[in-house]
Order: sequence, then structure tokens, then C-alpha cells
Amino acid sequence: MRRRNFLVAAGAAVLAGCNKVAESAPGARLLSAAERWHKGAHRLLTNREALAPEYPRSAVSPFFRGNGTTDPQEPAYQRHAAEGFANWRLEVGGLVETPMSLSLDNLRRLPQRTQVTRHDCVEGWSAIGEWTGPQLSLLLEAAGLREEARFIVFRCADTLNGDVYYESVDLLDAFHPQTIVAHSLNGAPLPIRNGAPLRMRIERQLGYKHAKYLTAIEAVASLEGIGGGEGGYWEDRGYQWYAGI
Ligand SMILES: Nc1nc2c(c(=O)[nH]1)N[C@H]1C(S)=C(S)[C@@H](COP(=O)(O)O)O[C@H]1N2
Ligand SMILES: [Mo]
Repeated sequence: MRRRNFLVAAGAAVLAGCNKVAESAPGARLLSAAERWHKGAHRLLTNREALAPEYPRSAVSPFFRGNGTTDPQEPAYQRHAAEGFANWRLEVGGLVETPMSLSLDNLRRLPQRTQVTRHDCVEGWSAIGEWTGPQLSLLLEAAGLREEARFIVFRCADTLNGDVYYESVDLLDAFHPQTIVAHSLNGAPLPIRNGAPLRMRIERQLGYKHAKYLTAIEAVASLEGIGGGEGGYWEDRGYQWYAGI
């Protein structure tokens, strides 16, 4: 229901955009250009609902390499690692009706999705892995997004070159069925290298969107004022915010 409302709202925003173009246009020529633009935008929205390819278990890469941070040195993280992540919490907050603080056990008891997908890093490598965890949509539906929420921000425990890693997606990717909060890779708890104890899988986008060492999920109305304001650690350094593949 929420998701449908969101899609209706996204459609309305697209139409409102067209109306603005039409109002400011000197004639019908621009209006038809706006209509073509609308159709293009609509196609984009529907394409973005498609599933990323999934593979048989036999396609899993023998070694899933790590990239970026592979062993966070932050003392708080190291303490959690020493405890086998027994006391790790995932906070779900921001523009939600009911903020939540979830243990790994809470997350493992929810309905799970397992998917074998290919991870593509902009640095020019790919790997196939089997990921398991609850869908992000489940957590967002449980917390209840407030009307103003437009983006979901992922907070991480690690810093890279002195800045905290973070990422964000819009609500289409947040509610995409393959967007999961993964706690397992190839049937075992995530190795530290790959984001233990929790990492995002955003299967329609490039590797840097898949935030590792996840501590919090935050619903926001705008990305301004978060990190460098571009929606992610790498985005603040010039990468595309929407990294569709
Ligand atoms: N917290 C955090 N998440 C991160 C990164 C990072 O450095 N820190 N690197 C990103 C990049 S560029 C890629 S390609 C993937 C790598 O995931 P992997 O280490 O499991 O291969 O994680 C992404 N998520
Ligand atoms: Mo990457």
C-alpha cells in the first residue's frame, strides 16, 4: 500500500514537472517534447522495477574479494568484532513513525531472501555471491515511513581516508525486492572483509552503493547536510549518485 502510494506520488511528481514545462513553453512543440520526456521518465521508472539477474548456486565465485574498507580499525568496531558481533544493533530511524533498534537475531528471525547475484565494481572487477537477509522493505514497512521521507541513508561503522562511509538510495531502490540487509554470504555469516555483520545489497546498482558495516538506516527528506551532501562517500568525490547497471 505504502509502495503503491509512493509510485503514485512519483508519477504525480513527473506529471507536475511536465505541467511546469508546458506552462513556461511558448507553444505546443515544447509540450510534445515534455510528453516525450514524460514517456522516457516513465520507462525509466518501470525499468527500475525489473529484477537484476540471479544465478544458480554453482555460479558462486570461489573467493569474493573485498574492496574499500576490508578491516575497519575503529575501536568501537574492533570491540564488536572481538565479541563476535553479539551486541551489534541496527538502528532504523529518521522520518519514521516507529524508530527501531534491531539485534542480528531480530533480523535473522524475519522472513529471509536469498539471492545469487553478480557484484560489479567500477574499478573493473565482478564477483558472484549468494546473499541472505530480510528485505529492506520489510523494515521500512515495520517502522512506517513518514510522508516527507524521500531517501534512505545507510550509515556505516568504518572511515575511509578520515571520512565516515555512507550511502543512500531513493524509495524505488529501497522497496525493490532484491534490496536486502544481508547478514550472510554463501550460507555463512559475512566475513569482515565483506561487511560483517551487516551490509546492504542494492542489486540494480554498482558496488559502491552496497554499504558494508551497516549501523543505521535513516529515512530523510533531503540529502543536503549529510556528509558532503551528494548522497554517499564516493558521490561526494564525484561518482554518480544513481549508479544503475
Ligand atoms: N562501509 C563501506 N561500504 C563499502 C565500501 C567501503 O569502503 N566501506 N566499499 C564499496 C565498494 S567500492 C565496493 S565495490 C563494495 C565491495 O564489497 P566487498 O568488499 O564485499 O567486495 O563495497 C562497497 N561498500
Ligand atoms: Mo567498488
